[in-house]
Amino acid sequence: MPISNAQIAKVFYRIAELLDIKGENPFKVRAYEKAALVVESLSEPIEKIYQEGRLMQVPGIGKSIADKIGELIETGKLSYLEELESSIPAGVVELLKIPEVGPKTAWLVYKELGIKSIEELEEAAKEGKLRVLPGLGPKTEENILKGIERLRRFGERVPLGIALPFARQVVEWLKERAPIDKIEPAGSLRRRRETIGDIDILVTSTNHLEVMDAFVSLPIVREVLAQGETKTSVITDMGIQMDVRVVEPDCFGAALQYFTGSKEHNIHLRKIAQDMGLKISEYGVFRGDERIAGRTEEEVYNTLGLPYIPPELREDRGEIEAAKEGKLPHLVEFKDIRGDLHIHTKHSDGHFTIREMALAGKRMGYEYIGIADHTKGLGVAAGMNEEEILREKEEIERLNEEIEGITILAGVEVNIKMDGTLDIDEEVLDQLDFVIASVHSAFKQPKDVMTERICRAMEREVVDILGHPTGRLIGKRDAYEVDGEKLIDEALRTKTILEINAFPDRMDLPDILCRAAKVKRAKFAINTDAHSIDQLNLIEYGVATARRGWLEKEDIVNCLPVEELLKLFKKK
Ligand code: DGT
Ligand code: CA
Ligand code: CA
Ligand code: ZN
Repeated sequence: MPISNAQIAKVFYRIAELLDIKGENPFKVRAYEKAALVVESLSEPIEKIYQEGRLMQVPGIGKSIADKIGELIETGKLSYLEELESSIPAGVVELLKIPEVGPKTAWLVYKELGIKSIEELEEAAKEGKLRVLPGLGPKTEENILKGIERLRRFGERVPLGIALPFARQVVEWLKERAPIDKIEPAGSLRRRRETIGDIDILVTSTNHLEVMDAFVSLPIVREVLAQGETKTSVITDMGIQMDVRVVEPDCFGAALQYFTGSKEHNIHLRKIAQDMGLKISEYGVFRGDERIAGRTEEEVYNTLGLPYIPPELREDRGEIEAAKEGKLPHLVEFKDIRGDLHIHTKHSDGHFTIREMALAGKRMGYEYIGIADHTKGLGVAAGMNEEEILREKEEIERLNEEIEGITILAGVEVNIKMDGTLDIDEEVLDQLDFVIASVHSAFKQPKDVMTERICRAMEREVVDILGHPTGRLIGKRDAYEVDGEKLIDEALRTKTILEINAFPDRMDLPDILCRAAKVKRAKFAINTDAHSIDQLNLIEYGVATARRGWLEKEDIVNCLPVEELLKLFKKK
């Protein structure tokens, strides 16, 4: 049963955490944390050390830890951990899911107030019962309530749209405050999953201690879970855990590969390595004792007989097989995008004028932008009636005369009413360059009614693009009940383009449906749905979703030059 150093370290961290909850002797807790750090910082696989009987020679590993490592390697389990887990009320361990609650707080509220569930903690915080405990105050109560709310909304995960800018900020801060050579966020963040469990950052540096000191001193750190020379874990003030690992330059590629995951992708890679008589770990690819790759990710993949696989594909959903056969897709990139076709302005609920959005689009390097304001059915968004739509179109024509270097396309985002009809006269829609049709009401219709409703709208010749096709809001609202397969088939039959709405709480079509639709040769438009100039930058979330869905630029209509795009819109 192969087990990595990181996995064994994880077990020891868990033991430390549980002992900590129980209020055990701090030295004992510390001993397990130290053991975890020792195991993590080893420069060779611990399995090998174990097999050669050298465990007890490793500084920091005594008899009791060595026995536990042995048990883990032999059985993949640890009875001590299992006993420990069963000796603590599950509800108390549950409290740790709230990012604002560390082991000490969990134990304190359990011991003093008998709290052993999230619900009980919530009630106590609301009633101001926590502030009487040592070290807790009204602010803690407030933070805990916020944490509970976040937990309920997102599970334990944070949307990519929050985690990615946050991680980038931390990277910038670390670069300013410590001697850093390479720095790269890994994990699900690098794979651009739509939600992130925790943030993993990898660093190479000539001075480990300075990096870690800089990290724990950042203003965003709420609690330091463990600080070591090679790995430091903190809970940040937005509730998400962040781990920084400093690795040796020779291992950077291997570590980046390992900690980018996914776990499933890594397991598949490990099997390939084994079949070749090699071993792969976060330290490199090894033949026997000799490291034969590790400095770069390319090197790691090439050594296993594979081309480089982009992070967004690493989910073990066929990418390794495709890589072997030389059939990896050439994933779409931001530079392939020639324009953004879903932009709101002051004519509905946007914050800028058409001119301002056009000039911003030009600064993005776009050839064209498509204005798609809301229509009248959407009262809350100050939607336009027929007359206003035609006036906006005239304004766009005037601006096109005046502004050089970018073409403004006149469109709207028309509402698909409950019965599948549109809320704007088709004669007016027909005069526009393009039309996006979206569902903005009656989300709770039964699946067959909703599916029929959307299909009916796609049937209309004037409708070019189906906007945010599933209607989900990540962490806030589930997709409406809709038959995704049927939707894709009808989009194909009616030549309707599927939007990949880039807004980070939408990312809709979701990646899995992108892939399913691509297989059937559907066409896509990656759009931001921007309501402001800054939001034009959200396009990267749409590109990420498309990449996770294996899409290439040929699949995406807004990678076309403007004449071809307009021809395509006319063809339907
Ligand atoms: P997350 O944080 O839940 O959004 O997802 P990840 O993918 O970032 O997962 P995380 O933070 O638990 O671990 C980071 C990477 O480390 C993961 O993508 C792959 C690698 N890894 C973690 N645990 C294991 C493991 O048990 N086996 C293998 N092969 N790799 C692992
Ligand atoms: Ca992670
Ligand atoms: Ca992690
Ligand atoms: Zn919309």
